[in-house]
Amino acid sequence: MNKPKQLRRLISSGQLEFIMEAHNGLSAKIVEEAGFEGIWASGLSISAAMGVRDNNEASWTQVLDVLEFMSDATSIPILLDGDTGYGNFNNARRLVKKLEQRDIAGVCIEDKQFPKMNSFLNGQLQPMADIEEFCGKIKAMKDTQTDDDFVVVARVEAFITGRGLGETLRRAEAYRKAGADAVLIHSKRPDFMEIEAFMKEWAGRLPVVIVPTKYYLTPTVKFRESGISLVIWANHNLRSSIEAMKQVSRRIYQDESLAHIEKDVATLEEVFRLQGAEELEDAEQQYLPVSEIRSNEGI
Ligand code: SPV
Ligand code: MG
Repeated sequence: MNKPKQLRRLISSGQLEFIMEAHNGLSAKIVEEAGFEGIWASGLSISAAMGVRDNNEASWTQVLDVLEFMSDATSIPILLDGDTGYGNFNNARRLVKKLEQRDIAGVCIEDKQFPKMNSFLNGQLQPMADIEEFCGKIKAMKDTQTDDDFVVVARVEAFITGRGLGETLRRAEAYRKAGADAVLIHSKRPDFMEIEAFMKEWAGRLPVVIVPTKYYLTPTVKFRESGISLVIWANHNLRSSIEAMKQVSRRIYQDESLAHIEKDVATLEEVFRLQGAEELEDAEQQYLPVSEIRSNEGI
């Protein structure tokens, strides 16, 4: 099954499914090995890993380069957090073309304006996209994809910007009519109330995707009961690595020694395994002349 088909199956399985954030080839591989069936290529995490803000400071082609490594390193589908599509309908449809060339399974775009700002920063003040303009963008993206299974998720930021249930429903319905394959309803509340209210009114018109970063205490069973299709664990590989790197750097700086740290870090063998060193050794046996293999091994 190709990657777009795998992602389509995930969003329309009729069950609650989960995808996990990654921000480079290594973290993508770790997500796959953990057992996840899909990857969220998070804009927040990719930008943070590059050392820049989640305000479209990284160019879209720089994001594409990261995605290419993520896609090459894994066999599960990637859903890109495509921000606002990096411009108008024309930029967004070119994005789809380039994503398909890199075997990215789908993209989520949000109804804000370029350059975007992360939803958890001054959400109330963020200008939203005009509904008609955003619908045109969705249509252009759907018309551009060559694989019918490529997924376009329309993300509604009306709750984030304080506009309430009526506007959230109005926008979600417009995006459904424009051809979106799923809607992502975002909320920054510490509870599930807004999304739960939306789910009652929405009544399964299209699959619904959520990002429970702020309502992390909500039991997963509630998501299942209310009919959510896909949960995105959006930034936890980035955040765990920040914590781990801070601790290790601090400790080595203070100790001026590695003696106390070795047991807390991945072994070099694990790094080589994740990089696929073994495959190269096998390939060398197959493709290199014997004399070169012997000299590589120092014989
Ligand atoms: C991301 O992971 O970049 C997202 C989700 O867009 S959020 O940070 O919650 O906006
Ligand atoms: Mg984002």
